[in-house]
Amino acid sequence: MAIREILEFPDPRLRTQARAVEEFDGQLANLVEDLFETMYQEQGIGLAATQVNEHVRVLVMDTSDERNRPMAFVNPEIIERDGTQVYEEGCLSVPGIYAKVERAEQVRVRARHPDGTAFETELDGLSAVCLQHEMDHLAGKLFVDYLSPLKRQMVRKRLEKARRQDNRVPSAT
Ligand code: K2U
Ligand code: ZN
Repeated sequence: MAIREILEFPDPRLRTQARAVEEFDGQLANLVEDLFETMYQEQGIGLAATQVNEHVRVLVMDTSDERNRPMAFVNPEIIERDGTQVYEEGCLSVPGIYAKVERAEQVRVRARHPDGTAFETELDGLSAVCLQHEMDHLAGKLFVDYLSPLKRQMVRKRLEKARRQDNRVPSAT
C-alpha cells in the first residue's frame, strides 16, 4: 500500500490517453489499493490512475457519507446516458479551483472488477458526476477544459503563482 503523488495541472502527463488493462494480476490489485489509499488520504471521492501517472484505464470512487463504499472500475465504458445536471466540481489535480460543469444525470457503466469479472451498474447524482469526471481523466481531459480559454489561462497563472510562492525560500527575518 502506498500514497502516490498526484500530478497537477498543467502537467502534460495528465493529457495522456490511458490504455486498456489486459492483465488482471497482482500489479493491478496493488495499483487499485494505492488509488484507494491515496483517494482517502486526500479526502477525494474519486481518483483516476492517470492522476498518479499510471496510464491504464482504472478508476476508484467512494461517494458514501460514511466513506465505506469503495468502488473500482477497470476498463470502464459508459453504455447509456440520461438527463443532465450541473455540479460545481473540484479536482485533486487542480487544487483550489472550482467550476460548474454540466454532465449526464444518470449513466449506465460496463466495466471489470480488479479480478477481471465483468459487471454493469447504473449511477446517478454525485456518483454519476464523479464517474464521468474520472473517465475524463482516463481520456486526458480535465474539468477546466470546459472553461473558456481565458478562464483556463487564468487558472493556469493562479496555480503557477501559488507554486512559485510555495517554492520561495523564507526570508531570514
Ligand atoms: O478526480 C479527482 O480529482 C477527484 C475529485 C472527483 C470529483 C470531482 C468533482 C465532482 C465529484 C467528484 C475529487 O474528489 S475533488 C474533491 C471533492 C470532494 C467531494 C465532492 C466533490 C469534490
Ligand atoms: Zn479530477
